[in-house]
Amino acid sequence: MSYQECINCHEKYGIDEIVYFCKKCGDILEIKINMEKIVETVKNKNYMKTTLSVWRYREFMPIHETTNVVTLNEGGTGLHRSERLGEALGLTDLWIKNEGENPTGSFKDRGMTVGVTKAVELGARHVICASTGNTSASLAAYAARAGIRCTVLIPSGKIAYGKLSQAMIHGAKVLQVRGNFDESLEFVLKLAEKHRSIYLLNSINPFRIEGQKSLGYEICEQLEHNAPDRLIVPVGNAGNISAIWKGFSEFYKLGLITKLPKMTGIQAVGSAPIAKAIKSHSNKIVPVAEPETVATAIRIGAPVSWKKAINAVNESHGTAETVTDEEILDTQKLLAQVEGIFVEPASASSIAGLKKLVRNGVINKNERIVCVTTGHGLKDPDTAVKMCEKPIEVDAEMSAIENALGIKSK
Ligand code: AN7
Repeated sequence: MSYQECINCHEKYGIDEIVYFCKKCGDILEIKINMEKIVETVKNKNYMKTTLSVWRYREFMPIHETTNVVTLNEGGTGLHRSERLGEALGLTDLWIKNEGENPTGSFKDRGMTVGVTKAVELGARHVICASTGNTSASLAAYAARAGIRCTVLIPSGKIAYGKLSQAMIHGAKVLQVRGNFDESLEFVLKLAEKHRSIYLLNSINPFRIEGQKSLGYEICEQLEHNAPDRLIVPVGNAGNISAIWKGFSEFYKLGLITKLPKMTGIQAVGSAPIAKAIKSHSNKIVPVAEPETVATAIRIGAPVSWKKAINAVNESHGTAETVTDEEILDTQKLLAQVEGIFVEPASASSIAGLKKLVRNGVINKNERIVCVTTGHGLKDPDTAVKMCEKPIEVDAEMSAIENALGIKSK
């Protein structure tokens, strides 16, 4: 049987128990999956016959066999060989796993398809989260798909418009809290404890992490059952880096890959408690009271899964780095223009971090590197438009158009 376990004192909880923090020590939980069952699944390889997606790994998920899944076809995103970007950065083996290709445009869908499936399995009729944008967009969509009520708390005025529009059109109750993400998260944690009928789907919920671990599985399969040398990912609340590491670790334990990648987390300078802890070899974070960055998705000062993230980096002999807003925006544009991949600023931070680590000699030019771009560029069109040359307005005349293009009229 699979079960939930405290990451600190290892107290165990049942797979159908609604519990967000360890009742003994207050730390966060993780799912321990039933490895014996998966060994059987892997042996007969039936799962390999289905297309690449989160639910290809149904047997790897802590969901009962008879449960109907709530899905919009998540996962199966492209792993793009990035020769032109690699060349620009002096690298020979660079890949981009583009999570903007998911149904609501971010990696959050991997977690929400499993999280909302679990919510329905548990009989929940009302789900809630705090969010910097993408989590709320994703939860709103999956709650609509499941036909259940959804409430999201977002920081007032600080989330990208695309994400806000998603939460609204899917019919979530949207509360804009006059405060930041960390404050919003505290409220939903308290609400879910106080009103037990409201089910919490922030990444503190370990079922979400289970869905997101499929990102690690997929990368291995797309590289023909090899792990990359290094995995680079933006870090906010630190659920994703923890999930991807869990995915790689489980594939390793199952003998499906023979090495593990160096997990490398990137944060924005103004919101970097985890990167700072790692860089100073501390195993504790100092929360940032007023986080700031243009990458609003990762504007988080008190990341909930910080311990899991530090473990992932340390166990894998990885590292962490910080990047400035200017570096993030420059890289966003570079990626869009040399690879045709449009990502939101938070996503570009993984590549901005890569650039910096190459420059500092931390990364070897022949490493096989996978950068995860976590969200689609259309989530935040305002930031993109601000950074580019304005369209040239011309009269509706051939000569004016030729003139603007600098070509002579014949
Ligand atoms: C594009 O939506 O936290 O380290 O509330 O939207 O797992 O938190 C978003 C996070 C990276 C960081 N890239 O992932 C939210 C939220 C994008 C994101 C992250 C987020 P975690």
